[in-house]
Amino acid sequence: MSSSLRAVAAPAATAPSKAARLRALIASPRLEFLMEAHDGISAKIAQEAGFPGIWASGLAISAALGVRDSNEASWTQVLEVLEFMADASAVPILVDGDTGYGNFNNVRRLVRKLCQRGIAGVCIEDKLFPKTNSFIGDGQPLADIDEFCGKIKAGKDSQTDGDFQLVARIEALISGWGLEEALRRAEAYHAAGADALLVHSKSNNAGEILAFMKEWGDRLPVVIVPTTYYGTPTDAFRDAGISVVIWANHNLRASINAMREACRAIMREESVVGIEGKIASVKEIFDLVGNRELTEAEERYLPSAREQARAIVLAATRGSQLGPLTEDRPKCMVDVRGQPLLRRLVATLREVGIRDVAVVRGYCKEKVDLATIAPIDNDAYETTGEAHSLACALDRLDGPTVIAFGDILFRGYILANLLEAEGDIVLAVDALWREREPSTKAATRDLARCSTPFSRDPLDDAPVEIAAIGSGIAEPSGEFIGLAKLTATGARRVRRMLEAMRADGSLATASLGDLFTRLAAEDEPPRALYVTGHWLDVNDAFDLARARNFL
Ligand code: SPV
Ligand code: MG
Repeated sequence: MSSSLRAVAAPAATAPSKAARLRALIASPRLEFLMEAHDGISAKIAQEAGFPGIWASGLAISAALGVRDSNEASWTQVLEVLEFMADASAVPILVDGDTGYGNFNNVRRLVRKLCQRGIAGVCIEDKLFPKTNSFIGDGQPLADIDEFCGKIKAGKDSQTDGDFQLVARIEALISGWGLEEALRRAEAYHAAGADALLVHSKSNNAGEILAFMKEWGDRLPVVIVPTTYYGTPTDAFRDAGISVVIWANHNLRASINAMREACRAIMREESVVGIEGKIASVKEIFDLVGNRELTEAEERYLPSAREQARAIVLAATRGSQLGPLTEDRPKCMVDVRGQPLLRRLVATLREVGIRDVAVVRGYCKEKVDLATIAPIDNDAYETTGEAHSLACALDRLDGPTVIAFGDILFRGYILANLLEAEGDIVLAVDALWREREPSTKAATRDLARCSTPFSRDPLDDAPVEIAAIGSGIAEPSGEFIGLAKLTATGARRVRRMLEAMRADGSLATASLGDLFTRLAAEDEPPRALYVTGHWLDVNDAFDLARARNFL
């Protein structure tokens, strides 16, 4: 085998597992810190603050679930919480396994399950099931030493990750048995195979812990929980050779105070104004739980999200052929069976998933006031045409876009097909234009001349290109219905063309047909998608009557 092939075949370096990192942390000669967390978000917050590991506290997990630290939450319920915590954070988790939820056999199963779910280690304590929190009462009964050693051995024999850590917790000081008993148990647990000892104390000073350390030395790493002797300077723990300090419940306690304060203020003031600036914003929540990653993933995996189009509706004109109906409103706001025409158009856009709809308004613009649209003003509507209106929305020509006249209605499938159609700029062209309306209307119609006529063969999907669009063009192949789709590239081309037309002075009076005709002269002409009826535009009272029937 050549040396280059050997290099390819070599196993890739992998990051150390969480268990390996917890093991290194416990073995480290430096004093390390674990921070309490009790759910996914507190785990994230602990990690964000820089803690190299997390203490999944039994007290805090129970309390967050609203129950007592007396094994009221079952071990599988705790496991469920742990799974969320492990998924939510990249740092290792040492879980408070209480007394192991039963005898040696329960510990075996617990350790196997913890390994499966990516938990780095477990701490089990030498008391009896159901456990009682160490700060409640005095003289809590201790487990038989040999029985507890059996649990330690069973746990170590069951781990499926070689680096998984089993910490044996000594409650002799808590129960009032004193230093001798604590040391006796430390020896036994060490011999049984524990990876570290947690020596717990409820004294308000570190005296008994420091005395233990003096006798114990560094035979096995020692973990402490200075909840009651928090006043001891941290350097005293460092100097005593302690391996890990656990801040065991401080996330939970901090959140209880914060929630109380917020609830009381909101209750009292019947308003959130007073506390809004003091609490995390919704955006912070999104950031913490990683919404940005989801957006990126949607772009990778979700075609509809990737192609989500916006719409620009051109609705600046009055529509004077509608006479008194448009005296106080533009024609897009004329009533069609109880709803403005524009509302019906927007509903069709929404039907195919287009929610971002901008409407360029001009005549009686204050009447174009639907809540579901973003209005854009063309205040020069009296002297300008459709291309100028579109240019008013230039900023929105960014990404996939649908352009629609504001006076049309069409069946949703036409737009759905248009969005699916190949091509960066595609216009819906009605092949049955001759049958549609009285010929007297020819002057107002945007006729289209295309590269090939409409084929009745349903299997014929050869691309059809637009050659020209306008009211008086020769040899039309169909009628542009006032609906076009642009891909991101198409939108860029249209933007560029609008800018060129502005520069050469042709923008102000140009129609949308003029714009597309100019684009048709470029290398890749816009394409036509032939449709056969199922749409209409509203120019006069006759059209309005048809619109009512269309619905
Ligand atoms: C926990 O955090 O649940 C502990 C530590 O076990 S203590 O509450 O101090 O017992
Ligand atoms: Mg506990």
